[in-house]
This record gives sequence, structure tokens and C-alpha cells, in this order.
Amino acid sequence: MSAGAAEGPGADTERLWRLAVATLDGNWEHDHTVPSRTLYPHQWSWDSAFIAVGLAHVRPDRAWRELESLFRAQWADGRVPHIVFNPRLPVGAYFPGPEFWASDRADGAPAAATSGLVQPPVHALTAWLAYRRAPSDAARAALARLYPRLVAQQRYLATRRDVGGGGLACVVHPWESGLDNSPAWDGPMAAVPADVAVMRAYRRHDTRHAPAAHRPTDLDYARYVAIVAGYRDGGYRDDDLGRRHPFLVECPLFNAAAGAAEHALARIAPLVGADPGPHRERAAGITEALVRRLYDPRTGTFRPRDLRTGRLVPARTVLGLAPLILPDLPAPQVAAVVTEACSARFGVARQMDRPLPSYDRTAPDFEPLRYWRGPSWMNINWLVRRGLLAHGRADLADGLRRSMLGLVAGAGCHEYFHPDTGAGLGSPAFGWTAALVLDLLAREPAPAGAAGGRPAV
Ligand code: 2M8
Repeated sequence: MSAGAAEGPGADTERLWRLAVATLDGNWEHDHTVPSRTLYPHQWSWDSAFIAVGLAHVRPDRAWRELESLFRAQWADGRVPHIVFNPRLPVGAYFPGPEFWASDRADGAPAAATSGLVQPPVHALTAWLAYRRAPSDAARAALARLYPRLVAQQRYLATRRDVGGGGLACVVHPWESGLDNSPAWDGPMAAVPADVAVMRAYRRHDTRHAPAAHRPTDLDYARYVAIVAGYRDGGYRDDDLGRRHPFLVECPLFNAAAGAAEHALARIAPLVGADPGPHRERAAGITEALVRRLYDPRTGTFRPRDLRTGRLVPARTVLGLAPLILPDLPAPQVAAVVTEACSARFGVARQMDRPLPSYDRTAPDFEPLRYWRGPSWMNINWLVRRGLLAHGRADLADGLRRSMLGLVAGAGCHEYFHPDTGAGLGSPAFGWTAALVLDLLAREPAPAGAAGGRPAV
């Protein structure tokens, strides 16, 4: 891994910049950016949010089109679907496709075919960052159009999804966490009956494009489709989830994103003539609930709570580092998260000169090649880096930034990376990797004549 390869302005910076812009351009699809032309050819919710951050540096108009096309598919209850299907693609372009989700049969679904699940609500944060990067009248108008939709997204999570009643939203499927096969979900998933019959009726699409050893297992998929089928058959209603739904988990990353969203909405509100006060109050409430419900003082870690058992899951995953993005995280929890991040589980020699893996490196079931069970991902590292900066740890944030750029310098804009060798894994030409590299690079002076009109910072 060439960790230092992208340091400072120069040929390598320019090469990375051009590669990232070309990747985003290549993945642009009429009103959104696909995460990957092969593995994920539709629009994904949190991918679009991260991608908007990168687009704001080079094609700000597209940043707003990206977010607005996603929020046009918002459901009447406020949920923002985790996939918006592109009707121009053939049946079978992705599994499970629109025929499986059958959103057209659900109350309150939009005209577009979508999934019925959500993903971490990072959108208000990234909309705010996109605006700050490229403020203009058009950007402010887009923000004004998005604001009520972002508020509705938060309201949905705070009301319909507070199944535990403790002030946190729960996820009803591992796909909602964004970290699909994280070891955090092994316990809660073991209780889900696998629908092998349903799986036999379909063909997995992902293993045609990536090695099976780098992806979730068939058993994982049988459970994924079983959970969706049950939720779908109940009309994607949330009213009695606690009684009938097999997977209900409060996730630290998901709720940290919801808290960061309220902080961002408090910044956006005055720009669009709204009151920031309620957002500040809700932000404080989420931080308090996260610490109360998901922080374990005995181990000094944040971990998901399985609402089926009432217990915190034992696995120590990178999900537990995400609360660092909350500017109001209390000092003892900040210190604990930084200690965990710098420990042998996630860091190296108390520094951040290697990208964070998605799972505890010292765990016996750490798998450096398999998706969210070990590999390093750009979006999570980007979030943690923001958290380090928010809490005055520029020293660690700089190391993390260098190592993230080193990954892309060495392997290109891959979906994920081997956490030790830096080898590129999953899909090449991956959207959020490209977008977040632009955001990391934008700190440097613009290389002369760089593609995409790189702004001076
Ligand atoms: C992965 O998830 C999808 C299902 O939503 C899949 O495995 O097919 C995850 O990495 C998720 O976080 C991401 O948003 C999505 C598209 O990049 O792919």
C-alpha cells in the first residue's frame, strides 16, 4: 500500500483527482450516480448522499440533482427508500429487483419502484456540506426544497422506528445499517428463519460480478430475503414491528447519523427561514439516548442493541466508532472511542497510519476479504475522520486521510480494500470512493488544468 503516495500537491494528486472525476462521470445516469455499473446499477440512498459531497467539488448542479432525485422517491410516511430502481434497466439487473419489493402494492409508496427499507440518514449532513462547499442561489433553492423532506425523513425515524421507546431509531434489516454482513448482525440474524425456498426461486446477481468469498453467504441472503418478504407482506407497515418483526436492532452508526442530521438541520434551518431550535433539542436528545442505550462503560465501547433480547451485541465493529461524528458527544465517550480506534483492534501502534478495518482485526473471525467483516471502506473512514476533526484530533485525522488516499493511489476507486495489503476488492469504479477522495483532496491547492474545474480551497 502506498500510504504516502498522495501526499501534497503534485502529479499523483492530479492523477487521483482525474480518476475520481472520471469515475463519477462514468457512473452518472440521467439524474443520479450509480454506486457501480456492474454490482449496483440503480440508485442507493446513502451512496447518493456521499456522492453529493464529491459532486459539490466538481459538478455542484449534479450534487443537487442527485439528492433531489432520491428524495422524489420519498414515501408518504417520510421514509427514504434505500434503492430507487431505474426503470430503463432490464429485469434481473439486480437482485432483489423491483418485482420482489413490489412497492407499487404498498400504501404511500411513490410512483417510482423502490425498496421499502431505509439506510443511515447521512443526507442532511452531506446536503449541508455540499452547500458549504459551493454556495449559490441555486444551491440555496435546492436546500429549501430539500429541507421539509429531510425533516420528514427524521420524523419517520424518530417516531415510526423508535420501537424500543428509548429515543433511538431501530433498523429492521441488516441492509438498513449499510454494513450488510457485519459480525454485529450475526447474533440477531441467527434468530431469523432462512427462506431457502425463496432463494432457490431467484439467482443472486452479486456473485456474478464479485468472488463469492468476498460477499455475504447464501445463508445470509436466504435470511435477507426472508426478512424483506415478511415486511413486504405486512405492507411495509411499522405499527406492530415489536410484535412480529424478526430483526430489530438499534445501531450506533445509524443513530449517530440521525444525530448528525439534526445538527446539520440546525445549520440549514436559518438559511431557509426555519427555526433551528427544535433541531438542536433533538440532536441533544439523540446523543443522550445513544450514550444511555448503546454505550457500555465496562468495555468502553458503543455497540448495537438487539431489541429481541434487550442486550448489546458482543462484536466490536467499526459501527461503534461512528458516534464520534457527534459534536456534542461527551468527553468520556470521545476518549473511549479514540482509545478503541487507536487500539490493536482498529489501529496500528496507537496511530492512524492505516485505514480502519470494518471489524476488530484481533477477532478470530476477522475476514480481511469478506465485505463488511474486515475490509476497509472509504465512507466509514471518512465519517470517523470527520469525527476526529470535530473533537480536535487533527493529528489522527491527518494520518487517516493519508492512508485513505494511499488506498486509492495504490488500487484505484474500488468499493472496499484489503485492510492490510490495500488490494482493491469488490467493484472497481465505485461511486462513493471516488466522491470522498475528491473531498479529501480538495484541501490541497488545485493542480493546473485539472479535470472538473477543481476549486481552490
Ligand atoms: C451494499 O448493499 C446492497 C444492498 O443494499 C447489496 O449488497 O447488494 C452495501 O455495501 C450498502 O452499504 C451500499 O449502500 C450498497 C450499494 O453500494 O451495497
